[in-house]
Amino acid sequence: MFKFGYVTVVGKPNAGKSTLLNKLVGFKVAITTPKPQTTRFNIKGIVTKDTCQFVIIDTPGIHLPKQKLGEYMMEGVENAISSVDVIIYLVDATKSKIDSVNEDIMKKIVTLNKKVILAINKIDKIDKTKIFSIIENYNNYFKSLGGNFCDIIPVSVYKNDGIDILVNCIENNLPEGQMEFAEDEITNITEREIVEEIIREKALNNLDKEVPHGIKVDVEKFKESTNKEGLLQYNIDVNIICSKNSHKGIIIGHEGRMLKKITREARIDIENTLETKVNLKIWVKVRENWQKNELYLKNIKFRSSN
Ligand SMILES: Nc1nc2c(ncn2[C@@H]2O[C@H](COP(=O)(O)OP(=O)(O)OP(=O)(O)O)[C@@H](O)[C@H]2O)c(=O)[nH]1
Ligand SMILES: [Mg+2]
Repeated sequence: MFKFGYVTVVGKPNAGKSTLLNKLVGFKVAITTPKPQTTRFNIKGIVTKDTCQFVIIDTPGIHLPKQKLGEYMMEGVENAISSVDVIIYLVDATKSKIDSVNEDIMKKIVTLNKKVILAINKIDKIDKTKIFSIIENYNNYFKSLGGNFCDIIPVSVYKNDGIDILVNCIENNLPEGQMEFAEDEITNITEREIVEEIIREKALNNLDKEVPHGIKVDVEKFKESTNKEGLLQYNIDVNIICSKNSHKGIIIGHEGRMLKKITREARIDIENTLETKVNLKIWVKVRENWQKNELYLKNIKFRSSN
């Protein structure tokens, strides 16, 4: 009996949701950084095994939104959890106490009557004897709300620890169904979006929090050509849009060093991910109110509801 279904990963920012998606898909479809609120819209990955296929949806980390962008991100999470077969609720083992955001997440998912797998991530970073009490805390709280986790699995996405068990649990909880996607299909994110997201990842990694959280990245030109060695090359022109002049200076850096570093790191990663030579040029532009730009926000909303 073949199984097919939809699975969503939810949790607080920085729990490791995108890292898990990439691990399950076996390809970098989502960017990951040590900074919370890295993911901005839902990203789908497709996992195909001999006996099942599932679409796994990575969502922005659940937080209290302060502006429209955040509100749309949270609407996307609502969409992603309301229409799936299985929810993976991912928590960070290094934060052993249940805080109010995690309480709110559990209050929300208990009302949905879905199958919920609790996955406790980053166990490589804690003393193994602590795992039992974390399980007990979450289990007791969810039970007090009238919920029941169908499985509880400690994992380390980094160390590939517990991932096989997690995949088996997902499969067990999927409904019977036919394969809906070709075996080589792995994501709904386009090459352009992968480029934009990888540049945002390098900006998040190299700059202090406030600056990269206030940027968006737009690919202006994406053209194929053949280079001197006769190999395929992508020529990509990109704008980093920020909201303040002072931020522009920080992104470019002294003698252009920061922008050069971001460009170099992004180019290497894009070349590895898309398996093509890349000629990457990045410009930095100031557009004061871009975060209120309806078109951009609509795009985030659109991306998150599809
Ligand atoms: N030690 C350890 N770190 C991990 C593990 N999995 C993920 N991380 C790290 O945790 C950080 C956050 O990972 P992400 O995958 O970006 O987290 P996220 O939940 O997608 O975060 P948002 O997109 O902000 O909601 C990154 O620095 C990861 O490298 C793990 O198993 N062990
Ligand atoms: Mg993420």
